[in-house]
Amino acid sequence: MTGPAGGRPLVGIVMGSDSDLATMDEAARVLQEFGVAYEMTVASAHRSPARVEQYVSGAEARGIRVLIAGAGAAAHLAGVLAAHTVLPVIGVPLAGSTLGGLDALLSTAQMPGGVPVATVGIGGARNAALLAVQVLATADPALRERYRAYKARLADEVEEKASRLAARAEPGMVPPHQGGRTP
Ligand code: RP5
Repeated sequence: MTGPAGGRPLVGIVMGSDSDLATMDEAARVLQEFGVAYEMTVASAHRSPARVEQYVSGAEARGIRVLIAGAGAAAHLAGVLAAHTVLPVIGVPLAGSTLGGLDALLSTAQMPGGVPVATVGIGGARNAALLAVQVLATADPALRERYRAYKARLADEVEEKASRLAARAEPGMVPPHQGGRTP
């Protein structure tokens, strides 16, 4: 695990409701893959503002370095966390409302000047965790190398997909040039 001895969490994942868990679990899985210790809880900016404040006020002292906040509808969780802490906050707008997450995207991303929330795409819990890993990796060379290896695997997967497609040999299909560029 990356982090101080005893596996103290470095990332705090907060979500507005347990109905957000299926999506936010993707963030947890990424952190597990990278060996980053995390904690996870439910706290709602609207339904339990005192719990949000209590959670975030102790985060820094617990050793948390990055917060990930997932919420749907008129999502204010990430913004409220950011209002209460100097830790970086990554917001995950969640779908599920009648507006399919567009409401959450706008209310998470459109923060007033001075209080940033790094907002990923709708349902982007995986990217939120990857961004958290990148933030932590700025001060952790071993984690940075794991992230570099992950990027290399991504590129390898694209090469495999391109090779499989090239091997299809459909009538009229000309083999692609290296790098997919036209001459
Ligand atoms: C938001 O309202 C939550 O983050 C969730 O996405 C949405 C619906 O919550 P539940 O009614 O399912 O508890 O605050």
